[in-house]
Amino acid sequence: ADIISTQDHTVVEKEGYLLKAKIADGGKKLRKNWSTSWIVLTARKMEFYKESKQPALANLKPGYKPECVDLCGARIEWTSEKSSRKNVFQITTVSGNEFLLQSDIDFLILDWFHAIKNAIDRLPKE
Ligand code: I3P
Repeated sequence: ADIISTQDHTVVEKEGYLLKAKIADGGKKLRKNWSTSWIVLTARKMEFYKESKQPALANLKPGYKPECVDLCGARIEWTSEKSSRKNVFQITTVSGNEFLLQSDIDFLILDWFHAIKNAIDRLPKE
């Protein structure tokens, strides 16, 4: 039987470390605070885990929930105005959450940009 379906929204498409700063929550501006985050991308969402040498362990403490970003209807765009850093793009969710993601490594940030953009483009806009 076909147990693993391409419709399975839990399949991890990409994961790794990036610098992350959440700059708005529900449309309300937040003070920018960059931190390293372990990011897991699936078809519909991204999860931001706290940095850890063993993310799988440290983040599995009872009660710990990663920050979850719904990609349905989200927007992604490069920005040079919102940070003095290079290679920064912004994700804006329907609910008005805004995240900046950054890496100094060009190919790495490009791979992430395209993976997230592809995921958004495949989803219904709602
Ligand atoms: C911010 C911090 C950020 C910086 C931000 C500063 O200061 O230095 O790293 O963003 O610049 O305001 P603080 O820690 O005192 O809040 P970038 O590194 O992305 O430039 P900004 O105000 O121009 O956004």
